[in-house]
Amino acid sequence: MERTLVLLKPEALKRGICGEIIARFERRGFKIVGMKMLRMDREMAREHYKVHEGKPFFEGLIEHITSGPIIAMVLEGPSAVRVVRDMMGATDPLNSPPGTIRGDYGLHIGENIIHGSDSLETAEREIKLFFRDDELL
Ligand code: DAT
Ligand code: MG
Repeated sequence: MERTLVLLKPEALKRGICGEIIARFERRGFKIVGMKMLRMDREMAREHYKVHEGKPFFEGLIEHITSGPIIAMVLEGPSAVRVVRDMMGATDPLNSPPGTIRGDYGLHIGENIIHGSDSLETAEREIKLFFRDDELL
């Protein structure tokens, strides 16, 4: 069993599509072991996205992810990291086929609806940033 971190980004809350997205993960069979709504501050956002520091889109990314509340979830299941990434689609929604979350809900790379950890090591680090041990049930 693996665990992975999923974030529903501010545009998902503004557009009211969180329930539909969460339902996809439930339907697939993932267990939700942690969930919270929060607004990231800039420090937390910079830590979460630190591998992208210095890239041209970094400041815009921090601006965007801190612009409103998000939903953070820890999903558990077999090969959770890869399967969630497959369900999300490509980073650019324009390259994400219909049937994926970004392919069904997005059109802009800067508003691509969802984040999912990209490896087991990343998942471990990201989960710790969002959840205390006693918040994972
Ligand atoms: P992913 O979220 O698919 O793991 P990533 O880790 O490469 O993609 O980038 C993190 C986020 O940064 C991504 O979800 C949206 C934003 N981003 C990435 N590349 C971008 C670009 N070329 N222009 C604008 N935003 C970008
Ligand atoms: Mg990434």
